Amino acid sequence: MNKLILALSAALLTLPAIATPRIVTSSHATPREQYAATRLREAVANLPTNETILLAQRHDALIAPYDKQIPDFWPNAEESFILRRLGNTIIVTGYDASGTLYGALELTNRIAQAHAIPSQLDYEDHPQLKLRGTAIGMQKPEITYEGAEYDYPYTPKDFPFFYDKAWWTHYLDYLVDNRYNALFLWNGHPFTSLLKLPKYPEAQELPTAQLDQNIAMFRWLTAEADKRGIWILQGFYNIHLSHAFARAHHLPYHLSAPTPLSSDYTRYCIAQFIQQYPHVGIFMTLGEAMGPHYGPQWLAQTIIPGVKDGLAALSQREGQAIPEPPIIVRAHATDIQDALAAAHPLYSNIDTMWKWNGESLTWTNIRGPVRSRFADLVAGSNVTIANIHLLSNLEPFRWGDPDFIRETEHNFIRIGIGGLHLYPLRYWDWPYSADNTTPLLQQTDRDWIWYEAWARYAWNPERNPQTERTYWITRFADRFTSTNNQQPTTNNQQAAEHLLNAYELSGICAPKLLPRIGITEGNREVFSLGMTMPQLIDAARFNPAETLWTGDAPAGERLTDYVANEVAHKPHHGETPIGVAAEVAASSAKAVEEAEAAAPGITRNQAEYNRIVNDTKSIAALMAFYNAKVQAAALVMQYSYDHNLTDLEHAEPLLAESVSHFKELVALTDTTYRDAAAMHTSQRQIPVRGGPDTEHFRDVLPVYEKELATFQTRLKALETATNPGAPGLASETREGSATNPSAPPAKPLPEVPFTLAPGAGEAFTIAPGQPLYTDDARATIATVVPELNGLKGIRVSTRQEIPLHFTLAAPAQILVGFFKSSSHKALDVSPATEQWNLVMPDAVIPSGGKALPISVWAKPLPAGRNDLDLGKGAYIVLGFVPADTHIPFTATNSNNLDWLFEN
Ligand code: ADA
Repeated sequence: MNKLILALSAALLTLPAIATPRIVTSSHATPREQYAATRLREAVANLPTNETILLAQRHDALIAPYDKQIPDFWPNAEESFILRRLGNTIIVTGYDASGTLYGALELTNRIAQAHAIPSQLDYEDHPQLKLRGTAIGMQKPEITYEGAEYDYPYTPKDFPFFYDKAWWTHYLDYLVDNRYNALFLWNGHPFTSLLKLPKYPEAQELPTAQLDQNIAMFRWLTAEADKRGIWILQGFYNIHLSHAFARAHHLPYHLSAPTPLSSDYTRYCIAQFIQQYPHVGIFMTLGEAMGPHYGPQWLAQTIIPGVKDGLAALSQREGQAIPEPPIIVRAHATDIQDALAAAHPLYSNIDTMWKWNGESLTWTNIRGPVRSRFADLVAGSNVTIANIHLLSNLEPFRWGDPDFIRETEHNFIRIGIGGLHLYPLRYWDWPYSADNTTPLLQQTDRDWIWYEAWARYAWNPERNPQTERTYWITRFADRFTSTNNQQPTTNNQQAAEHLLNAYELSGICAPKLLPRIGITEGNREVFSLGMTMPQLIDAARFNPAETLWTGDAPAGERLTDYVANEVAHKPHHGETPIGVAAEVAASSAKAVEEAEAAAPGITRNQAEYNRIVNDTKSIAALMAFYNAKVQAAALVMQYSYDHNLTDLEHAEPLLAESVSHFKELVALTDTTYRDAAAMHTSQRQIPVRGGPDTEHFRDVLPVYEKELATFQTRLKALETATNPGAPGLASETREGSATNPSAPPAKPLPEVPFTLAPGAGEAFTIAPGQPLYTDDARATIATVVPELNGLKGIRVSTRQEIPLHFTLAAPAQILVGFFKSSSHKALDVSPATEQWNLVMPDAVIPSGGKALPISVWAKPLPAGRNDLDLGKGAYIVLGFVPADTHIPFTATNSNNLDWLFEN
């Protein structure tokens, strides 16, 4: 036996070694090139050939002997690469380390497809978008940290994936394979999770051991990302403070106006961050907590000085001047043009970022004010990044229409946008999808087409649509039909085509329909959960003024325009809500047929295939719901013009039909989905307020059933009233008015006690006759809705400048009345940031007959110290109600149709 082994070993030793291609890197290869070489080595490990692959940047000595045969790159050809075969030598060279890496990965892919090194290689490629990044929320579905929005310390309990090196390795490989070169991490105040802040020891929020672990993880993560050409960027909101720091200094966690201390603290945090993590980028939201008008001051006097302090310390440490790294400033909720103007003399390397379609996906192009805003940003920044922000109209279903994405990114290039920032389809619950599976599905896997398509067209959107179709069919085939290298059958091929068709046909539905009937592109609305009749009928009433759809919508009508044109017998123009609803109902029904037709050819991933079919069915049920309900809404709206009861009678079966489609949707999602949208906070308002009992389709069904039952009762009452002698609503006639005959009297809302710090504002009891301002006794409240009458509010001056400071006994919603522009001498402010929700339109009528009604907006505030700084101008605080109070939409002007649907 031993002899045999010895003999075999001797034989093996004398055998010639099996040739595999040799990979040679530069003598001073960067970690990125070493990573590229590792990937290439894996790819050639089993190839029985003996080429030499030279892998280096273009001007490395390794490539020098081939200088004459290899073209040079043009200036600033970042990330470009060349692949060339010269006899038995393969050259993989990039303009820089990233280009070299991308060249290596391109070759790796080609080897994987051909199972050999291609015999011909003469290829160059380069990206179209400079920055191509994905986003991860270091944020959670609920507000869990002391009532403060967006603030979540980094801990293993909240973010297990952050501590999982194997998970990161897989994710980073996935990103680089798709040639993403940036990863944005979102958080309110990340500094105390990633830094020791010796100057402010009172700011430390995490136990030291936890902080040490975070710092080690972040260093490892950023180095691993860097190897793959991925730039990590850490985001923060302003002005958010360490909670421990805020408590120590008796400050709120979030400030709406700068103070010397908060400025010094933030400047210090940023300087420390730049010093500790010189290769990590920063991006920031100037506004939301801080008033938009403070953006310029805060950027110029706090953020940029912080960056410069950090760079100065770094330069000293390194013994050479460190160039200014790009900093990315979001255009969200701040006076961005003024901020850029203030920043430019101080700092040259500023990129900007803005939401492409708000917080939904609707258009492949942008128009109107959104377009001009982008044009301004492009003119005023190095790189302008389009933020594909929350996908509030697509959640929770699969979505991937490659053609839509290709066109979108093609438009980025035309507009001069240089970067893509891509949210996941389900942001707040990363890394999982909403599917109710064990184990939960990873979004990168479930939503592969989302990530692949955005990356593919960020690299190059100028591709032929026909060839692209073939490409995506192949990708579907890879995932659902490959059979161990056997030739695909016709069934396989057709299955892949059917699946692509299904994705495309269902993909256009929500993007097309939301703009015609939805309330906002923001995450206040979960479009997949449907809409109530009052919301469809009077969307503008529920629509925060700043996010009206009309800004960038292509020509077309909303329901109000549609009905107005119908009753006036005027022609319709552009898309109509009725037309689009019918179109998407048909398209989504066709998507189901396509998905089902794929069945015979599916040979892999059967469970995922079943889930795709279920998604197409769910989207079809949802679109059928909308199709019926939009028609019902149009008829009810018509009734408000002609008071013809037959309109309501025709609406009734349509409303009933919509409920039955919603029941189908519930049946399809009941066991298959965990919820509809990942954000569970009360920021969600449409169709119902967010909270633990309103997350799932099944939770909302009773709302629609009740709405139908109420409508049927009201209709019956109206019909009875038209029959002389029958009991019912005697005051109503067939041509009767649409006012509510039987609404129960409203009561004042519950209150949260507060104490107002002296210095600004004056507490008062809200009632008719009370002055609206501290400095103008003539302007008073004429009428106020009963819900507010008797509450304790705060009035300010007609030209208020300084913030209010107050302490709340419990978490609350602050109610603020914003004046609409009128001839009054007051200077008015408006609810400019998206944290405000419109809760009571026209709730207070000012005296004098000339002034316009005042609408009430709410926003959540934590218990304890708070401030309110809305900038220069007047407003009125109309009370503080407990955080979980349901505030009914009410208006002194009750000429609406809600009573037909609400008890
Ligand atoms: C809105 C949205 C938030 C967040 C924010 C932002 O306020 O509701 O969820 O996305 O915008 O930072 O853009």
